[in-house]
Amino acid sequence: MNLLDTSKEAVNQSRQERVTQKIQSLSPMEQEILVHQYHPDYKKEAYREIQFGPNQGEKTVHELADLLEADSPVADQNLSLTPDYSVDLLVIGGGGAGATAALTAKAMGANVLLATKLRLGDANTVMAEGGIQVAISPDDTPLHHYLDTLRGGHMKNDPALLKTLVEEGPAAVQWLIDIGVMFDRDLDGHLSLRSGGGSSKPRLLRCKDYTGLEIMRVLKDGVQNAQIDLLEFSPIVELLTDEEGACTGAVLKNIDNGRFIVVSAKSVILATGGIGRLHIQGFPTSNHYGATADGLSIAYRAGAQLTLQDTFQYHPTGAAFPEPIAGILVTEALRSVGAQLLNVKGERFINEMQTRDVVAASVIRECQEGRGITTPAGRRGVWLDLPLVDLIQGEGTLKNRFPNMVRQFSRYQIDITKDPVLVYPTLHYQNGGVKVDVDGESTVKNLFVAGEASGGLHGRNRLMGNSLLDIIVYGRRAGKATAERARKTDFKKPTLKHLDRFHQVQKEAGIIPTSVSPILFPDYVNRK
Ligand code: MEZ
Repeated sequence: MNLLDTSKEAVNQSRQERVTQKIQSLSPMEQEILVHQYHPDYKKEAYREIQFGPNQGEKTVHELADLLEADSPVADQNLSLTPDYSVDLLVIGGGGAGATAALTAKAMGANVLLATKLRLGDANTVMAEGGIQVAISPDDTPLHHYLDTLRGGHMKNDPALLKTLVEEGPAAVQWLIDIGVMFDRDLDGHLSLRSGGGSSKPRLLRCKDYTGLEIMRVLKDGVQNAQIDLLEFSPIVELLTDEEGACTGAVLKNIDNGRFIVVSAKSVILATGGIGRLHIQGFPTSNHYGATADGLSIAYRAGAQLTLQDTFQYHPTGAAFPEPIAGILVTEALRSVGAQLLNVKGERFINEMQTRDVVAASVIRECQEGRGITTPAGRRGVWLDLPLVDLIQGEGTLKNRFPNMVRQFSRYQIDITKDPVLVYPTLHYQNGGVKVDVDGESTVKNLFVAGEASGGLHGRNRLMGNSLLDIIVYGRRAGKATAERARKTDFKKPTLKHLDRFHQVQKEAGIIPTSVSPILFPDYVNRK
């Protein structure tokens, strides 16, 4: 037997004796030390200062800084700005935040156009597995939810954004139920809740391990039934602004024929999602193919301030093996029902239900200090003991409650009811983003941002299930605010004046741009 098989066998052999094993949580001080030593957010050489613009002098990772300072794809196009469309609201992004905002604004009578890079529903929302976090059980309160999230975010969360999230969470989830989302229920018909890392109460509603997919199924039906105008395969490449710098629309690009599309709008909502496909610091990602930080660079060029742009979430359990699914999510919900993490010697090394940054840092530590397992392709990982779930919760739990996980591995002849799987942190979420107020408006007037592209709510580390709640609460708020604004606002002339300002500060910083952003798709051809 090779080392990998020997190590796996040791995990299989010790399973029974670990059923009742408890492992102490680290103290807050121990957590801070671990995170500072091993979490990728603290790797100095991965960061540099942003050289100009609203966040000049602040740090972010090289991959994002390069995009923020890159030129616009329309800078030298001599583009006619005669609008192809004029609408009250242009929503950019076909994931959960965009669909929710479009549905809300349309229901309030706004004339809405929804544009998306790929197809409606192609987004990180459908990749969310374990649940949506909301304080609805009788012994829970929005205050508990607030405090857990604040602790998880290292007290860096925007208090107003967080207060709104937890207070409006129950109504947002009721709206999802009303429009048709089928959350799992107990045998007596009550909504069933489970726990997430860093939460003091069971607070996660779920649809087996397909929660985001189920939510998106219903939102997508809603957009189609409401007959919201839809432009698919038409990503945003630039914003439009007026003389005062307020947003007046956007330039899209038709992917099929390469033509630009000019949209005049009273407001724009950017719901462009995350950043995973930049593969920051070489990490694999759990993210959707289109997650290339488009909204951040576009908003930044228009003068919008970013916040917490230096912090990212590396989900502790991305698949490390087999190679074709490296980086794909192995849901945290498995740990909440008993799955344990073990190193090459078959030893546990962390309480698996601590916050994600702490657990991810502990996995990296094990691998860096030679206690990881190397896969045939040379990746490193630790074991996630999944058969333990059936042993603790009863046979059939994995098959009945985690069908997605069972299928994901069975495609590669791995039976998770019998064997542990190898996992390693995967780039999962951008904790920060474009700074917004409680209606989702950025520091650029009439430019709203909803969902993962916005920043502040989650502090320096997001808790499980808070992103699904975020997209619904803030999708609804942005949809409502923009529909109301449309009633009081006239169309303003679309210009590219902000690019003149951008080029001016770029020049003053001594930068000659050699690339353009957004990149729209990951560059797998040239990537090392
Ligand atoms: O919120 C998330 O990121 C989530 C639900 C992930 C998971 O592990 O399932």
